[in-house]
Amino acid sequence: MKKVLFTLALALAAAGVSAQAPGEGMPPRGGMFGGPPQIDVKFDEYVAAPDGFDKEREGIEHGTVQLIEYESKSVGTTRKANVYLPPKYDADKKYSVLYLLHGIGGDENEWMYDGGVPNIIMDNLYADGKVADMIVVMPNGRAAKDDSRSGGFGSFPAFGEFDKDLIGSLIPYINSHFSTYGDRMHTAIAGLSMGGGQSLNFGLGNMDVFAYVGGFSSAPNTMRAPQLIPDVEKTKKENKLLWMVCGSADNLMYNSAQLKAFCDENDIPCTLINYPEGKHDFVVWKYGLYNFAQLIFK
Ligand code: FER
Repeated sequence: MKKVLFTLALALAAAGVSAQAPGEGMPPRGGMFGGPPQIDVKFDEYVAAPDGFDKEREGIEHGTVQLIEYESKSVGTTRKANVYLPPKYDADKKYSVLYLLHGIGGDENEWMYDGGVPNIIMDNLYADGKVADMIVVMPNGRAAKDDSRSGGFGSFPAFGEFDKDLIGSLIPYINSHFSTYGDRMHTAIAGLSMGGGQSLNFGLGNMDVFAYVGGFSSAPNTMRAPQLIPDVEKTKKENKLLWMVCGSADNLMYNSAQLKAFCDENDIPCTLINYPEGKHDFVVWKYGLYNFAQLIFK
């Protein structure tokens, strides 16, 4: 399916057709898929993840993954999300929550079942004492009655509508069905590609909800920096982490680079790692989760 969508994307890009309505929110494109970075940007140091970070390890405790269903007020349907509970989840304790979003060809199952192994990455991090206690929620980021993968680029607007469902329905559901802190300092958002753009847009746009924001190979739905950060001082004060990664061989780099350049100009702490030879795939996204998870809620 991903291949089909990318072929479609390539065709659209080659034809100069934008899947996003042109306007202020859209970064200028170079070539295909947004083109290579057209601005000088200082990348942060790439440190490889240790061998085996994404491989199931024996002799450690494992978390559990369950598919939940919630009523979405904004969409008017019952929607699904996968929820990872860490090893020894204990309803008498309180947990932080990471909302982890998928790409244009995915849904609530993409991270778990298409190569992201977030449960394995998190189990290993827990075993090594490298992460705070957290639940990971993997929703369907296509806020539409038909939220199936077949929507392709036609579902672009539905990705933009997801903040209403996320903040208005899913987060309250998670906070009332699991033992969470629920406040912004214990809530993070990150995602891959379209989900990376959503995370930057919704995360920086709702700092009262999310203090930690991550974008992995963020797509052209990422708003331009002056819109993402209309108030530099407020963002400096309220955002606790703005962390991005993109592959050096991924033509979507510009979406991350334009934000990194703005942050550097305005002294806003921001990380952008240029994953060596990284493409638009789970090699980069797993690396993103591995690193981002260690930095949040601390
Ligand atoms: C685009 C290229 C890629 C685009 C979106 C994507 C519509 C998203 C890719 C993904 O989520 O994997 O030009 O703009």
